[in-house]
Amino acid sequence: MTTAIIPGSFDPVTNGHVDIIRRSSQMFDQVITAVMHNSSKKPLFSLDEKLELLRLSTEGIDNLEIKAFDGLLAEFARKEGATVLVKGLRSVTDYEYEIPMAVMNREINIELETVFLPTSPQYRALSSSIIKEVARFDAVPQGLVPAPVEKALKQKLSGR
Ligand code: COD
Repeated sequence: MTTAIIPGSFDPVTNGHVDIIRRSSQMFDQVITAVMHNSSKKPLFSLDEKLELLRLSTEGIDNLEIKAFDGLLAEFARKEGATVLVKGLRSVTDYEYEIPMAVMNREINIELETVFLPTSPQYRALSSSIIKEVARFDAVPQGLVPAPVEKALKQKLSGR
């Protein structure tokens, strides 16, 4: 049985993330979406909010668990018995950001392989950061974030 982890900040989860989670759930026996800390980012949503939005956005994926971990990803994988990390690749910039992490994660945990999935074309330019940017102007285009995320962004950023 292969367990794969899809790690991220998920601040907030977008349809690009959900697409990667859904495709991974079809490739591996068990999938864990792990909300982790990225030391270079300041989050808009609390950990509990991120977990709840992920739960609401991935309903119906039966082999998925959603967890949070504050520590090293490679150690979390060991604790969970996971041997695969799945990352989404949108661009060369993602590749250059992800390769050193993939190498370092395998240095720490030799059983851990990183698998890259190319983003679906409609989500190539999509990121949590750009969504937060346009949400400040209440201008999130249709189809880029799950409905609960759209609602949460409105409440958080424009008090509606
Ligand atoms: N389409 C496809 N994939 C996408 C899209 C999209 N539109 N948007 C994002 N993704 C992918 C990203 O490429 C990434 O693989 C994943 O989804 C998560 O994205 P984010 O932006 O939510 O999360 P990041 O990149 O901030 O996550 C970084 C981690 C939290 C994974 C990293 O900082 C980490 O591992 N932290 C734990 C501490 C640790 O172990 N550090 C050492 C690492 S060597």
